[in-house]
Order: sequence, then C-alpha cells, then structure tokens
Amino acid sequence: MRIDIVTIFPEFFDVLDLSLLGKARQSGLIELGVHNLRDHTHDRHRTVDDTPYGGGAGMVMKPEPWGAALDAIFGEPDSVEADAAPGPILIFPSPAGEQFTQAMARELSKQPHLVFACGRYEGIDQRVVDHFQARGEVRLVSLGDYVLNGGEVAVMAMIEAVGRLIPGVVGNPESLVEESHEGGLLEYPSYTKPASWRGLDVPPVLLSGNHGAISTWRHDQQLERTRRVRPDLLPPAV
Ligand code: 6GU
Repeated sequence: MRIDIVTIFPEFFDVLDLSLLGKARQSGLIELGVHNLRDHTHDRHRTVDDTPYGGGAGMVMKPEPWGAALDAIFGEPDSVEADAAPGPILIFPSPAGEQFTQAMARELSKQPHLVFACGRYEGIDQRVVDHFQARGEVRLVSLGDYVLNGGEVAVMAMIEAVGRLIPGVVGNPESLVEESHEGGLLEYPSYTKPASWRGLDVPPVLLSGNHGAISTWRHDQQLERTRRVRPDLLPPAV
C-alpha cells in the first residue's frame, strides 16, 4: 500500500519509522510519502491560513496550497485518462466526519493508495473537499466525539489501525482475530507468569489445561466486559 500525508508538521510522522509499521516500510509492504503543505506556498511567510469569510473565531486553511499539494500527488486536474484505474482515496481527518471504526480500517487496508490531508486551525476551505470530490473518492473521517487541534494525531491512529491489517505487517495473523472490535465483543483479560502476583492469582481455569472450559470462560468474560462498559456493542436482546 502507498500512503501519502500532507501536513504542516511533517516531523509528526517521524515515529512511523518505529515498530511494526517501520518494519513494514523497510520490507516494502507500506510505502509512505510525507509532504509539507508549506512547500506549495509562494509568499515569503509561507502562509497557509487566512481569516474566515463571514467572520468568526480562528483561521481557515487557504485552498491554493492544498490544491497544489494534492495535485502533486493526484496529477494535474483533467490530466486523468478516461479508462484510468480508480485513483487514491482522499481522507480528510475531521471531527465533522463519519466515525472511524475497525470495519472502516479493514476496508481501507484493502486499498492500494490512501492520501491523508491533515487540516489545522478551524479547518480547510470547503472548496478543497468539493473540488477533489469531483475527481474521486473523498471521505471525512473522525476518531470520535472530542476535539483535537489538528488531523495529525488522528491520522497516526488511522494509519496504525489500517497498517496492521495489511497482510504480512503483523507477524502472527491469529493475533488479529481475537481482539476487541473484531468479533463484535471486547477482548477477554489476559494473564502470564507468575501465577500469583501481589496476592492476586491467575483465574484457576486458565491453569486447568481444559481448553473447552478456557474458551467458555473467555467468552463469558467478553460478554461481561462488553455488557458493563460497551452495552451499545451488543446485539439488541430478543
Ligand atoms: Cl479526525 N480531527 C480533529 N481535529 N479532531 C478530532 C478528530 C479528527 N477526531 C476526533 N477529534
């Protein structure tokens, strides 16, 4: 998969050199391009924002640098041939977007090319979204119901959630199937040695060697946890 990110803080994404995603980049499973929006400005101050039309607090990101930065990734407008393969999916992280979920991560993990456009301030001029919507698939995506200062941290989370679902990125694919949000329930609690620690014992069933009993116990734990903290995830009672 190819991933491009446009941001005024390219250094934010230096951490993508680390850990599993860093390895995936080294092995070529993920190809990452991080682009500085300010490289697409032409004034001395490398201005990317301006006051909002209609008034109000804060600043809005100007359309021209965004148009130039995204054209550099997508190609110039009207240069796309009629029978060209579908282009990249363009994602605008935004608290006004649809909610990012494990299902969306899975869907995005099958794409050949994702482009993330990280806005700051009060957002990006809406015409940037409208223009690129006319040229291909565009999605506004939110992590959840709270406000971050910009899209960078949200994009980092999305890339980690998507990247680990690309075949080969996580060494043991079985470790993906029993996680929270994969089977519709939260995951069960895990324990390792020692069997007793600070007066707390590992649940005896896990030491029993009875795989049927262990499976049942884990599923009960999943149900109990989900009922307690995320009842919204349970199917409606019949
Ligand atoms: Cl994607 N962006 C911002 N700025 N705030 C958020 C968010 C995204 N998701 C939740 N809060």
